[in-house]
Order: sequence, then C-alpha cells, then structure tokens
Amino acid sequence: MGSRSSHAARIPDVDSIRRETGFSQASLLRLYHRFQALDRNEKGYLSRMDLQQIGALAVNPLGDRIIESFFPDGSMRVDFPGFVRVLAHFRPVDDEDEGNRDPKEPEPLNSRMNKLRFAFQLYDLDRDGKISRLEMLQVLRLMVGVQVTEEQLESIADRTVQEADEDGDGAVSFLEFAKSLEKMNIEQKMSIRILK
Ligand SMILES: [Ca+2]
Ligand SMILES: [Ca+2]
Repeated sequence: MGSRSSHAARIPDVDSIRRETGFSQASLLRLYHRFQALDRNEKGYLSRMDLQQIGALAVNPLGDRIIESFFPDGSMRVDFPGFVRVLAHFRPVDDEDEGNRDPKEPEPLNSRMNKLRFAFQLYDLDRDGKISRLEMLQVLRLMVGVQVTEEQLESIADRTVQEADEDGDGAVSFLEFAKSLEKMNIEQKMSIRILK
C-alpha cells in the first residue's frame, strides 16, 4: 500500500478507516484536513452547523437530509471516522484502488447497493423500512421548484409510489425502491466530489 505518510499516521485508527471506507491514505489525509478546517473552535468533532459549510451540500436539495445522516440516533456531533463513513457513500466508483480490493472484505460503502441504502434512508424519515406516500411527498417538495402546485406534487407522489409499489401496501420498501431505480445510474448520480 505504498509508503506510509507520517501525517496520515496521526489520524486515529487510520488503517481501519481506510479498510472500511476504501479511501486511500492520501484522500484520508486530505479529508482529515478538511475535517479540521470545518471544525471551528477545534472541538474535535463536527456539528450540523460545521457541515453546512460544505458547498456541495449547501446546494443539494437534500443537503439537510444528508447532513442529518451524519448524526444517527439524534447525536449532536460526528467524529472523523463517522464523517468519513458517510462521505464514503459518495466516493466515485473506480476513483481509487478498486482493483486491489480483497474480495473477502465487506462490500465497499460506495457500492451500488450501499448507495441505494443510503438514498433510501434519506426518504425513510421514520425509519420503518418503507417510504410512505407522505415521505415521498416531503422529498419531492424539497426537490422540485416552487412553480409546482401542491396538487401536482401530490399526484406526482402518488404516481411515484404506485409505480414502485409492487406488493400493493401503499408504500415503497427498500427492494421496491432498488428495483424502481434499476435502470438509473446511481453510481454516477450519487458521486459527489467533496474534495474538489
Ligand atoms: Ca417510513
Ligand atoms: Ca410496497
């Protein structure tokens, strides 16, 4: 894995973070610097307000939802491993040493399936494993402009749920979600270059 940078060695648990996220040592070092720059007052962790400084999230209609996913279970702070773990879902595929991956290792966080899981939980606010009609409506409201009326939005939400809802329970399960996005290039859509 190349020579070990003395800087990277200062990142706590750098090897396990690298294995888990697939980021190279060099990328982790850059992310660590980014983390420290975002960490106003050198708290050693990031708050929601710190993360709002990330431009790519500020312009993303789901940016607030993405920021929330850094704080599972209502926590108020995210440390460096937690920060990188979320960002790893957005790591472009083939960006790094993909070819060197050990097949015995768990599926990388930026795999299509993990990107889909991540996207799904942005919709499934109450975390019951299904996207309800209301949850679909809330996401659509964030994503479409003000020129769309509430009735139009509701009918788009209904149609979107109906089209994906194979078992007819009125909600979209993860499998139904994954299936409805089968033809979409999720790998590309869910790749955000945080570092550039
Ligand atoms: Ca739900
Ligand atoms: Ca269903």
